[in-house]
Amino acid sequence: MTVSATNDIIARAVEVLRENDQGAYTIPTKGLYPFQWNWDSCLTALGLAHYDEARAWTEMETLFAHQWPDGMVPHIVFHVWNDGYFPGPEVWRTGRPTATSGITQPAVAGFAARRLFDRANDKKLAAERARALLPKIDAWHRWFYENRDPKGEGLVAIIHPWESGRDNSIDWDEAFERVPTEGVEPYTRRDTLHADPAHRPTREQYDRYVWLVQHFRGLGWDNARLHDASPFQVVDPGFNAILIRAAADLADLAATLGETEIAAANRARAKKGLAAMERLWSEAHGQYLCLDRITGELIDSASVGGILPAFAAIPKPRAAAIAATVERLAGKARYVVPSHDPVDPRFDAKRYWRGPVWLVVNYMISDGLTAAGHGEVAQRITQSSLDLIRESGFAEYYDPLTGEPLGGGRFTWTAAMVIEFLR
Ligand code: 2M8
Repeated sequence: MTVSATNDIIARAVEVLRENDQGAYTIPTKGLYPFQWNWDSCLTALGLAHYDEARAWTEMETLFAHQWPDGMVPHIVFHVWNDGYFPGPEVWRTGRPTATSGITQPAVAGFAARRLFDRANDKKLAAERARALLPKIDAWHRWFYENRDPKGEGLVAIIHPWESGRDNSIDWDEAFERVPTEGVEPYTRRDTLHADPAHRPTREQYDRYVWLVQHFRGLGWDNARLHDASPFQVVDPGFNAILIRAAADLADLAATLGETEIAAANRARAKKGLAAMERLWSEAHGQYLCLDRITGELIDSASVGGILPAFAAIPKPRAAAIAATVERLAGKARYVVPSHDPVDPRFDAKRYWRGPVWLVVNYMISDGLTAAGHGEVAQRITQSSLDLIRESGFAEYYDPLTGEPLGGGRFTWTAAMVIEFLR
């Protein structure tokens, strides 16, 4: 790509970020998602840093200002009233001073903070802001292992598909059958007003999403009880790998800033988590799989959640096998990395997390594969991502077979990732 073409794409990406900037936080996209989302914000901070380092730190600080007393960082902060999204604060009823949801999302903050710090031009500002965030991110990591790994196995479970960030992945189908739909209060979806219903989760899935919210609400959002009381407890390899990478990165950042206790605690979490990940490896699939904690069995579903662990310092043979799996997928889909293996009859090229390509996931996989010495495969992922942007704009997700833009448009984290890919 010529320098002027690169600069042009970056300028267009910055425009998307500015459009969605609310001052102290950024919304994922207008209409569909009018609040602050947890992992969107942390990844968006990387894009913001490109033109305003102070603003990038503010993005994460705003999120952590709404951390719960027990350490959890909620997946949505409802800063302002807006009836364009369901389920809103009146459904969650978490009783927080500023309304938030009651579940969490992938813990990318530790990774993002370290990357912001490492790249900072203004090291004094970065040290000051990172130092203030460190104990908060550390408390969140502690919260995960205390509340979502009650037996101390080294792996945390999600108790709602929304926590994974991959809402309607095929990974959850079987375990989700266990979630009833009786007693779900009547509701009206809003997402289908903004995006094509054929590209979104089904009505039945929404009923189950809402049932779980009502169930947890009935337990007073007491995190000490929710894990064991949830009929849905899944150990997602991608989710765990992100937490492991974040713990390792937070440990490095803490060590640099002289916070030795935080460094040691996070180093230990990452080490234990990495060892435990072996339980999720499937030689037959050439990737990791989810584990249903209720049945104790691995879930036969080749999703991108099992490729994402390349983002953590997994053993070299595992990273090599994942690189080979991505190459195999590139033979089946024009654009990588599809969120599900196209050979699986359950694959759906346009339906949200059941097939489409997502640039945030591409970014993390390619970052990990580069670090593991698989630069060529990583480059292929970057190339697919940039081709999609050139051909289809800053969409929420893309059809891996045709490149068609899907879901919401002018999407913040997609724009932030493009800036990252072009750095
Ligand atoms: C999607 O999830 C939200 C629920 O959190 C939704 O569909 O209503 C997911 O893609 C999630 O990963 C993302 O953080 C969120 C905002 O972009 O949208």
